[in-house]
Amino acid sequence: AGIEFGLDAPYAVEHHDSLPSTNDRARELAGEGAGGVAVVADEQTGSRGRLDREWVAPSGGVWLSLVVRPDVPPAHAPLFTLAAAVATVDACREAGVDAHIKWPNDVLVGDSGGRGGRKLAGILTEMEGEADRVSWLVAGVGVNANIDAETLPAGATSLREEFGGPVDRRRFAATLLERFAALAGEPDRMDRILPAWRERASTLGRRVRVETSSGSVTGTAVDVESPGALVVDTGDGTRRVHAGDCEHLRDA
Ligand code: BT5
Repeated sequence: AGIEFGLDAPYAVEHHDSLPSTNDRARELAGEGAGGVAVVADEQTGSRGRLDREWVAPSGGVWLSLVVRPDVPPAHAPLFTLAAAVATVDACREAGVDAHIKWPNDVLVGDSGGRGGRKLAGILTEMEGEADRVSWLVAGVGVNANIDAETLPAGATSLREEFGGPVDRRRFAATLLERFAALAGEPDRMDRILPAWRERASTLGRRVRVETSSGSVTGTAVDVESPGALVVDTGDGTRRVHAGDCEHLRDA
């Protein structure tokens, strides 16, 4: 598992055939002081989604976790999830699959609301912060690349399934990392993230119901505000839902 990728990626890449979780390996590297490195595995045996959900990650996917040490306040961390989603959509589109973002962290193909939409990728961002500054941040991206849909949970799809043939995973990962760097590689570029996210999102303008730990919010999703809150017009005022509070988002 050397640092080697054979492409002009803007980050060093540590490749593994199999890992429990690329996010866990990335956190370990972060704890040792690493930054600007991506961990990639062909399969994961214990990978995680949000809220301790299981993430199914057989051989053939792009399971990638990027460690960065951005000079930004901890409150800006959700912007990195949005940037990772934009980068993932752009890599999917380059691979010939017309994907879009469902707030807060899903990349889907097809109808967006969760009924007809098929989940192609998900993002799990984790970080450690000091009072005024992120000390490290791990952006974990899971993309079902060359995987049979039958081996995935119901409602999931893969690039190969959608494209009709295998995709070049190295090229996909390199594009993803390049796009991520272009948006989030420097603090002064980060004002590009939200406009790019809005252009690729299918959530805005829809009637949605968001389940949170403190109840549900129903209304029209009108915007996403920095650093990542969904603004919902309930017909009786606006409510802001933070990505971290969202358990599920469905069409209402
Ligand atoms: C996510 O969670 O969508 C974030 C997934 C992040 C996975 C990456 S892979 C690299 C890195 N290393 C890790 O250990 N994790 C990250 P969430 O929104 O909670 O969605 C999880 C739900 O998606 C599950 O409860 C299943 O219903 C569904 N699911 C599980 N595996 C899936 C897959 N491969 N494709 C599509 N849906 C899946």
